[in-house]
Amino acid sequence: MSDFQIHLTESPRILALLGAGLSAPSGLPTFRGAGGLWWMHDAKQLSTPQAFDENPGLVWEFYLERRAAAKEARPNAAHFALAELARRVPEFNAISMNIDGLSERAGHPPAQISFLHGNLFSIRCTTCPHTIHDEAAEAIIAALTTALAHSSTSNLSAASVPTCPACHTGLLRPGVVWFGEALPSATLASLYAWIEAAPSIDTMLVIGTSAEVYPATAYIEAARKKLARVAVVNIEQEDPGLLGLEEQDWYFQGDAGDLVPEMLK
Ligand code: BV8
Repeated sequence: MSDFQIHLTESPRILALLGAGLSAPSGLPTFRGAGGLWWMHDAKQLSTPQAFDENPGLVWEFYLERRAAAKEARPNAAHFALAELARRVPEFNAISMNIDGLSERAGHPPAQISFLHGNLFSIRCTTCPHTIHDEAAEAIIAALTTALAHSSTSNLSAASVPTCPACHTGLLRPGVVWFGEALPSATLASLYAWIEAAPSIDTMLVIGTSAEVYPATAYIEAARKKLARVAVVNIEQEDPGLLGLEEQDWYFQGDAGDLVPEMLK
């Protein structure tokens, strides 16, 4: 740990890839691995446009539960440590795959974190660019929750899912990126610009991810190409095949909530 801490103090440019394991200490289930999500359906099957087309009510039920859990949850010490690192190191940039809003609530400087997969707390139209946040979104969620509570079956029918107040045609959906959907191009472009803005990256932090989802996982390789030394934090036993760790890299096995504040102090 101390050789990593010394290396970090000598790292002007740091990139981090943040996965669901970062929020596990806050009590939010991950998709896979230790404490993985279990639902009556595989989470990956519900996080697709096809699932929404087939049964928008069931998909909304899945996201309503996750919104409620995320709202209840609190950022943990790892979220706060990463926000503190961002304030301390101007050239620290984070890429989050998480949609739970905990990094934002931990005060992570918005200019130093990108959210690749959207946000549980935004709602958007399936046919026009209209997006709804905050109080307006809460009103819609309240209506959806009521409809769900009164629905005869265990989930909403499409009829109960609200349509867009702007175009009056499209169903409203969670403002997240589903499997098979493109990531936000502006976010990808700004990340590319940051990565290419200098000849090297000194440290790549890989925190709480199974490194199975692309193109997010590709940022590890991009950092390695910029000569970064990689430091992985995961509660599971090391699986070097997955991450291709090399001699100069680190693998810290344990809970992100304990390890990350120690690593970044
Ligand atoms: C796209 C939002 C193209 C929704 C999510 C190669 C290139 C490009 C695409 C692909 C490719 N190969 C495959 C694809 C397709 C696909 C993909 O990656 N599939 C995977 C399953 C193989 N990718 C896509 O579809 C992406 N889109 O490529 O578009 C395109 C281009 C143009 C036009 C059209 C299309 C979109 C992917 C985004 C999917 N949406 N989230 C939602 O959340 O409901 S991804 C979802 O998985 C979550 O965001 C989650 O964060 C994310 C990734 O998982 P992890 O964060 O890694 O979480 P996981 O549970 O897997 O692992 C947690 C880890 O933490 C475990 O290792 C565990 O051991 C550890 N852990 C647990 N507790 C702790 C801990 N560690 C430390 N401490 C703890 N306490």
